[in-house]
Amino acid sequence: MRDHEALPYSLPVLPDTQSIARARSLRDRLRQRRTCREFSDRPVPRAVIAAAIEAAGSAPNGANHQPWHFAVVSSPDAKRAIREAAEEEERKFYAGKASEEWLEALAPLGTDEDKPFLETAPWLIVVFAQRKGGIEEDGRTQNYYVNESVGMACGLLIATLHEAGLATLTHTPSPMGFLREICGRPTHEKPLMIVVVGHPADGATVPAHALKKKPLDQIASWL
Ligand code: IYR
Repeated sequence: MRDHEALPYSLPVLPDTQSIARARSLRDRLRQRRTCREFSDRPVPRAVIAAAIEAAGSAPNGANHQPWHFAVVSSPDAKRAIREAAEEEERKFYAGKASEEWLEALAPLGTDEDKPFLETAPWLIVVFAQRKGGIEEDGRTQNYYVNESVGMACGLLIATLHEAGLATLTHTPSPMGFLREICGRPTHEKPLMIVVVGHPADGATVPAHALKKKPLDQIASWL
């Protein structure tokens, strides 16, 4: 490696049996996560959201520029504005913008243009990808692997919220430029998704369809 400032790094070596057991245990907990579309208005402490965002901020990313911003929305007015704008886009989507094939693919999920969870859930985390900015967030420095970086951050965010016992929904209205205006973010930031966070509503259900996960031998090849 080229000369650079470096710090020592090591990990405690686990016995293989413990390593396997820990991987399986986290796998089993993560498998219990389901995308929830019916939320209760029961409050969730801000400290949980803060810790989950800090976990997200530890994700691997391009050149350590950390090209993400999380706009955390809890005010009823902002949530209503987001719901209204999202539903306007979704009405167009379900009324003809989406192809027949796409709508057929969505049918087992039961989704439609009504997005009440955007107002009911206590927290909306609006995730922005910073196309430019660097570590200093100067709005000019080039960022790298932005979608990959922010995608990994969202994975850690969702996993941490699940570990905290919360339900999540990744919502991606399209187009979602309106989120930039509502959240007051600059034009070099691209809204990527809304992570809806809260407790499931009493009697909430999830689509049976999504339980069917591809088995290991289908999703992995060993060379
Ligand atoms: N954004 C729309 C449609 C939608 C698209 C996909 I791909 C999904 O996995 C789920 C929904 C909506 O939120 O209804």
